[in-house]
Amino acid sequence: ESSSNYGEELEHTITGIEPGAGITVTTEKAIEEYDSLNGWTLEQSSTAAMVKTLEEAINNEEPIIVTGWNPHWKFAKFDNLKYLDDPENVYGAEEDIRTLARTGLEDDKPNAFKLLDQFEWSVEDMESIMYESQDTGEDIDVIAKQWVEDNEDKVSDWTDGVEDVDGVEIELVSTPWDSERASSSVLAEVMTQKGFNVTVTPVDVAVVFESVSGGDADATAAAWLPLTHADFYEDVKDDVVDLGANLTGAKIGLVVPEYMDIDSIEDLKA
Ligand code: PBE
Repeated sequence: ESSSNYGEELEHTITGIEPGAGITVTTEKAIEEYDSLNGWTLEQSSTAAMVKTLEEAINNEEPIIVTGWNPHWKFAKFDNLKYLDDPENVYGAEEDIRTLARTGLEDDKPNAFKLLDQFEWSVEDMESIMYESQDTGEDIDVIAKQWVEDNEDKVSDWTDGVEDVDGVEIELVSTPWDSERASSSVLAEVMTQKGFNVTVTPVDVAVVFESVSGGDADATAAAWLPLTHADFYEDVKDDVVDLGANLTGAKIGLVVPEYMDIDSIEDLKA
């Protein structure tokens, strides 16, 4: 007896996040792809609302299905979450968070380009900032600055061969999620220490890709590829410079509490 009637109990609703997120687009694809999700809808709201709904369900041991991803602190805060298997591979396997630069940045601002190209860290690094912010209530920006101070070894690899500059302007675009607030804050701090005048603007995913490809922004460290942001990337890929992964091992999917007796998206019933 796997599939119970979670469909009825949940009124065939998946608890989602912001309409502009890559995971929202991907989940609409999953709903089309899986017979077991026939008739389900994705309720879009915000990450904060999703986490609140998840917390309430867990407190009451009620079923819930959310759109979830790593790195994120929800897996640490609620230690009983699992990804549903995705046999159709709609959400893909692990993916990268990549850095993209505008065409021409290498010629215009070679030291910025070099630093951005050398920026890379791990899931654990990023999570340490997110968890600490979550635990202490301190802003991610503040924790990120401290992280830079405490991790000279890593930072010195990123700045290897990068010359100090005198107020060169750098415009980074990013997304509003904690993961990208962490990476952008760390990058901004390191670049500021090298003498750059850094602006970070959080925008919708679509605007991240439009502004880097259009040259309005210099770069982003917020591209989840090859999958989560595939549609956005596909449109602009010939007009951006891909600097490769700044983090490997990111993941997205449908997430449920472990007490639900299903393991796969296919275990749901229409
Ligand atoms: N996320 C977190 C974003 C990117 C970072 C997975 C919610 C998304 O576009 O879906």
